[in-house]
Amino acid sequence: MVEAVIALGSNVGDRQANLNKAVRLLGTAGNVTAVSSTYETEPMYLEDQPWFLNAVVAIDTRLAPRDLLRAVQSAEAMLGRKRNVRYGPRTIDLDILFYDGLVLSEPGLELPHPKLAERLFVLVPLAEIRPGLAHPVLGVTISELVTALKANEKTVRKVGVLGAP
Ligand code: PH2
Ligand code: MG
Ligand code: MG
Repeated sequence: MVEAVIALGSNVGDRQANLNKAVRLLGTAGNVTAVSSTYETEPMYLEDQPWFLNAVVAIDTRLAPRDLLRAVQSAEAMLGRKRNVRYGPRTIDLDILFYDGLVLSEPGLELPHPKLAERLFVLVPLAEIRPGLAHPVLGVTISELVTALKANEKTVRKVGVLGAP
């Protein structure tokens, strides 16, 4: 059994409902052990788009990394995700952040997620559920990464909890 950590994001349609459905679908890939609060976050990279709702979940899974990737991509497809504009609006985005301490760099699958350390919209919810998790490449904890990014001008605001649809 492996602990995988997955980031969720949505900025199209009923964002809260999209995140709730995604958590339910992730339950078919493993046992969901932790769910962060939801955060309303200012868009990064492509700034001219609606604000996101972001959250992070941990699951215990028996799926191999590629099989887990297939599972999250099929969950995205079921929630109407279209692959179009890079960094653009989406009903749901599910990114694998960690697969235990596995370090992997393959086409289409890099672990840990290569951009997590620059994304407050990932680090803040992640720090809520796994503050002491050590990044296997950077050698620092999630709490330390949050502290390092706090000067970032982007807004990340807690707005609620996932639960009833
Ligand atoms: N996802 C992106 C691009 N920018 N910004 C925020 N705040 N939250 C996201 O989930 C996000 C983003 C592409 O995956
Ligand atoms: Mg993605
Ligand atoms: Mg993403």
